[in-house]
Amino acid sequence: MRTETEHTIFLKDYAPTPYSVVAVDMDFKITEAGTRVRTQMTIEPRPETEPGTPLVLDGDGLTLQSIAIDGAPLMMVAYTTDDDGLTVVEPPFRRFVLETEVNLTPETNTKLMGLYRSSGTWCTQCEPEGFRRITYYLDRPDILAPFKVRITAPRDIAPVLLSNGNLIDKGEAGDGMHFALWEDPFPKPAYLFALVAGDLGSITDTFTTSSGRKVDLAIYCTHGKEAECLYAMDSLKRSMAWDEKRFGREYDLDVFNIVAVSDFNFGAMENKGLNIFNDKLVFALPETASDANYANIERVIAHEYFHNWTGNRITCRDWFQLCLKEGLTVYRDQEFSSDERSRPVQRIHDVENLRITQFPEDGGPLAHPPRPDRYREINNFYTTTVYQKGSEVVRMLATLLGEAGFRKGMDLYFERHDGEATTIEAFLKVFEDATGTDLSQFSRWYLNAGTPAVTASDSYDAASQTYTLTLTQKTAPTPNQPDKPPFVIPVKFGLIGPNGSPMGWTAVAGGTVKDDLIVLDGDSVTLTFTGVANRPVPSLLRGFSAPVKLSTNLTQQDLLFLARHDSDPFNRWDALQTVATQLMAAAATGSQPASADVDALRQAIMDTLGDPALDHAFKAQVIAMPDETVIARQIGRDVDPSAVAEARHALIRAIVGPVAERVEALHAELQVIEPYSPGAAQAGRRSLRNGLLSLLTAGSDRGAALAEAQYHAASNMTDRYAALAISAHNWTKAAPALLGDFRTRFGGDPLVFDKWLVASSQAPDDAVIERLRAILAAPDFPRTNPNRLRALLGSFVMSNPAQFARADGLGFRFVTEAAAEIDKVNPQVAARVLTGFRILPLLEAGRREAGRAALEALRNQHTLSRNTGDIIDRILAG
Ligand code: 0A1
Ligand code: ZN
Repeated sequence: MRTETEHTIFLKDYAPTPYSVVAVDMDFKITEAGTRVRTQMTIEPRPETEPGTPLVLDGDGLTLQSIAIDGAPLMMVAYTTDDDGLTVVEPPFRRFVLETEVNLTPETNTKLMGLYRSSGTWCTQCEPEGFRRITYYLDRPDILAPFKVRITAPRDIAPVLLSNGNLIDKGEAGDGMHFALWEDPFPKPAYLFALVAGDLGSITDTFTTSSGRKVDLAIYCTHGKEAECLYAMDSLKRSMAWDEKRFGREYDLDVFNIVAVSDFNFGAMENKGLNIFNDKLVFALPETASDANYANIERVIAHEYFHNWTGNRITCRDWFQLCLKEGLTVYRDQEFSSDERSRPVQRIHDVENLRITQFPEDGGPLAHPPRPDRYREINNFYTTTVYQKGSEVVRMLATLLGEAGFRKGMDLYFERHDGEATTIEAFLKVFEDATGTDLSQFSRWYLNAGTPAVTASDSYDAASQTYTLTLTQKTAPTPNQPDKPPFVIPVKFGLIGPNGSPMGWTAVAGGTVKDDLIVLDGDSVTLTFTGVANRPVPSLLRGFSAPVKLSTNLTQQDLLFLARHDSDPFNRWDALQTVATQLMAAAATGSQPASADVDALRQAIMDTLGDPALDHAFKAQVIAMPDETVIARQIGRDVDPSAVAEARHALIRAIVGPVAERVEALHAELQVIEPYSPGAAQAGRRSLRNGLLSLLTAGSDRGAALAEAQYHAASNMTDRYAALAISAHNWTKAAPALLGDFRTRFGGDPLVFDKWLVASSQAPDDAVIERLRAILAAPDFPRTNPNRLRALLGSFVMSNPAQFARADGLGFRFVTEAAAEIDKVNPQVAARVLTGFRILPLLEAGRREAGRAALEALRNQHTLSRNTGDIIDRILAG
């Protein structure tokens, strides 16, 4: 069976609505039996609207109780309703008030869009199209209006009543009911609407802005979890201070509230003055949260807070512009984390994530530009391309314009567009106007999909002391985009002399080089540097100055030279990773690495470990061996993921074997004895120690026992979970028992249960699917909770390629069968899990066909949501 009829929305069809919304007044009456929503919208025709133009409102799953204009009930002929909403056939040709009343049952809302209940608490999620599940409305981001919201609910089950903006009244409402009245003076699109009603605990604090205004801060949570919110509060205050300092942005309301809920489709949501969070991004205690969890909480708290300016004060004209707020806000949160922690470590972390998640998306059937020009289901466009590549595009702007130019442009953006719903074009225009730079070619980054492949080749002529460097670019076709014009690629670089120090030149010809920046904007450029005393080794794309795939003619020896001497820490890391990836990719396709090459790599790793000038967190990144998906990408086609896993394992054994004792000694030395602190210094030490444990467990016979001992001795979740995950990933003898212990120890804590699910899903043994099936089928498995489903299925699909893409198709079928069930409950979660099938084109023919067969069976045997149908169709077409 097919999904709902094909309905593609195109950017080129964008047009403003004939009516605008001047103000919104809402009245929610919440009871256990259901919720009644009365909405009064003050509406006005736009100057250019023809009299008699129908008013078309969005609505999804609503049952209309009453409708009136200026207090007079509408006759049945005056309006129509259908699956997509409500149409007032001939509204008055003047300002008028439309009042509607609908009844909702949040109790049965498992899609978690609109108003729903999570562990008894009423809460909302409206981005992108959830508001239409609450009331009939012009549910699109270019409709901005001030909101007033009255909430009435039973005091005993919902003592806390929250909405956007400031609280202006509260009191008794009779019969055990009470009310609260909230007013948000800032006109906002409906996707930023939020409401929370429930019995919640809280922690409070205050922040005084740079202009001296006091803001009341609160984080609400399940009773008993208050102490777990302290790190989130600390992160919030640091974010508020940082945005003032770095971007001159002050907070604008008297209150800022955060609510943690346990059922949530994404990470968190930036609703004006009332952020709603997935509780996994709020709660943290050393015994139950890892260092990575702490860092993530800090990042996402900052991200949502930063949206107040980049997203809320200035929002998107339409959903094609999603990257306008998301790419920019990710850039801002990455910069925040860099300033709060270590900049190079953060950069490596972000690029690794980009390569593991975004590159596969951009090189497969789901590829789309950061600003797409069409969609069938907007929920499927909250992607790593919109977020992470979107951030890389902003970062390139900052690189090309310089820090001062970039800040000038940002200041102009805030000044010019505050209060507006705007576009990527308007965003680029502020930088053009502020700096006098022509960004028309640069805009291709937003409009074109695909990761450019940049090739560098060089030569040196000793007689004339001339160094020649040629850079070329080429981007493979992506869906709907067969031809790719050249991008503007900023290539930061340096030349390194034989003794490891930077080398200069007297002149350069053939292209523009400004300080340490080459701009490649044609298909190719050849630069001739004169006055170069010796053959240099080039360090290219420093700091990963553009989201491209770089291949060079550098030998392994050159790369390991860079790993030792480059002044750019990112390239030191990248050079060593490149060597490891190349050796593993070669081994996976049948060319065993020469032992001299392995020895050289080992030596470089050991030298890095022994370098006192480098910090622990950075060393941890250098010694982490490339992810299987990165190796698979390096191979490029006809990949056998089991061969990749084996080759990876074999190289780690070859590297570690001869130095296992030293690595073990280092692991022992690095133990942290001070009381736990989530700060970067201690966390870095732990990450290095656990990185060593991972190498030892995969690469020697000594590791398994060490991991088992660390698991039992651990005094914090970081060390305990690392030991568990490493044991499971290597399927050591102790792994089943450790998993059993972990489950009994923490089974009652849902967020730690997720860790158990993730570790369980990583096991490489052939029985893993059977075990996962049993976990999922257990009657008490919380199958409506997105966190649980993602922990089990999402991480299996994304991080266990050898079992997911098994030759017999069992992994694929396990996932499609589960997705068929989940789709009925929560289409967004099902669709997201299925994106894992984007690896199909990379696989060898047998696996590829098995994957396609599983997807086709799912497509043909079930009535699917638009979310799921869209993902499957695009993968099968790709
Ligand atoms: N704007 C949020 C992301 C988000 C999107 C959709 C959601 O529900 C379906 C929830 C959150 C962010 O960037 O954090
Ligand atoms: Zn965001």
